[in-house]
Amino acid sequence: MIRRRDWLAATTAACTLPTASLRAAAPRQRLRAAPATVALAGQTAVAAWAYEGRVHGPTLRYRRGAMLDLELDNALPDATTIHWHGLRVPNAMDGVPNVTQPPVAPGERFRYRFALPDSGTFWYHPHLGTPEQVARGLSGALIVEDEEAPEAEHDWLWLLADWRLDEGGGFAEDFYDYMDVSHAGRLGRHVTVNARSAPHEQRAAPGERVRLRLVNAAPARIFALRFAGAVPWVIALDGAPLAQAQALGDAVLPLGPGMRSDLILDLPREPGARVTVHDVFGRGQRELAVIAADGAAARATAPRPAPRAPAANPLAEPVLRDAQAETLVLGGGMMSMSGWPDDPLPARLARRLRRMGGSREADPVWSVNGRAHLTHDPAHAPEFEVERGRTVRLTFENRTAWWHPMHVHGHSFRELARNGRPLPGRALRDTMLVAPRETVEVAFVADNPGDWLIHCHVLEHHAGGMGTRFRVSG
Ligand SMILES: [Cu+2]
Repeated sequence: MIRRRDWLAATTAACTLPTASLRAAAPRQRLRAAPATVALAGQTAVAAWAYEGRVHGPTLRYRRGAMLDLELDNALPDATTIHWHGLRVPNAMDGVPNVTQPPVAPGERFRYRFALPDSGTFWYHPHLGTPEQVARGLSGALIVEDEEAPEAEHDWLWLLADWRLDEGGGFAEDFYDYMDVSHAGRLGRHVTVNARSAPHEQRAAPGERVRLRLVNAAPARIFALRFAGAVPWVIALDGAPLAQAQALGDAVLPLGPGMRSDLILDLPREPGARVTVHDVFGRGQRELAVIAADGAAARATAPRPAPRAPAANPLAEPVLRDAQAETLVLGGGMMSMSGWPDDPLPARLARRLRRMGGSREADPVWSVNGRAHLTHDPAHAPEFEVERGRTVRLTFENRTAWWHPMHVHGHSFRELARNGRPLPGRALRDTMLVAPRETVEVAFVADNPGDWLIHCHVLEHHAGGMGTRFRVSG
């Protein structure tokens, strides 16, 4: 077991040690993935898979520029890997089995070691057997602190997730269920904030300013958040600071699987007032959280000035003239006649029979440019190749009846346009929520060499084929 102070010592030492002395030394952190009995979603004893015995796993905190040096110790009954979602890591550290590293077999270890160039709110999770491993509890947040944090009295982290528990309080074992794979993914009735049943309750003093880091760690659930009773500002999306804080007002904040948002909330100045956070995605109306403003009335009577967004990260800006244009057509799924992968019926039947025998595989029902990407198949040829340093102008054309949070590995991109209409904020993101029948354009500088994935972060959609690869040469 790793004690809390070991973690703290490890993370604060990270930026003072010279790199050369690290080579021979043992990894500074261990992260053990193992079965564990945990309290989750109102149940006291759920047989989960957990990092360091906890769901969610420990929050890893670093300073910008520090080295992450961590050994994954696999005590699970299955092979696994870790993907560092949103971090611009060297290709060999990206955690994609058979593409960037071999799977880490039960009883084996793998050392992840890389520098952290960007500050922001990130997260980590397995990239092997992902629909099952994440749904059993394997995920955690990773925070790289800002050099100059925006002024706030509190820094809170909320990991949003949902779980499919059966009558006995264990996980329903229907991972890769055909209905889930071909529709909206695996949705669970038990919605949690930091692994506890919603609505989550937290308190602070009247008039205080809270920095709120939101991570959607759910396998498939899309949240659309509405804040009432506070003045909310968005300061970062997917870990990347906005050019300036943006007042959210009554607008809804979308948060698809894998996506993050950092907000500043100014709490009401009257004691006893409450701030509510609702999820209003689709026809839903679920209370996710309540923040109570408790204590003496705030001394200040005027609203606080707009917060500052954190300083920008050192990313290359896309150069749009002379960009390499690529289009990814998303196809397949239920209620769509086009884009089903070209998969002969006997193969499909054989796969379904294997699945009934307990195989952990999904049916190929989704495609990118007509091809299904299954189990990270190393033989899957890259969809496109780009010379290192060149800008890629990437269009996602969603011809399906479903939402897809499309995630690009190893790079962050700028949002350009939605259905042909320019997006003025040009936010930086690593995951883009694409609505049914929508077309979205983004651009990024392909400056990280290697083979990288682009895939839907509805985990069952990716398992069912919605993904592809691209290659940055040089
Ligand atoms: Cu999808």
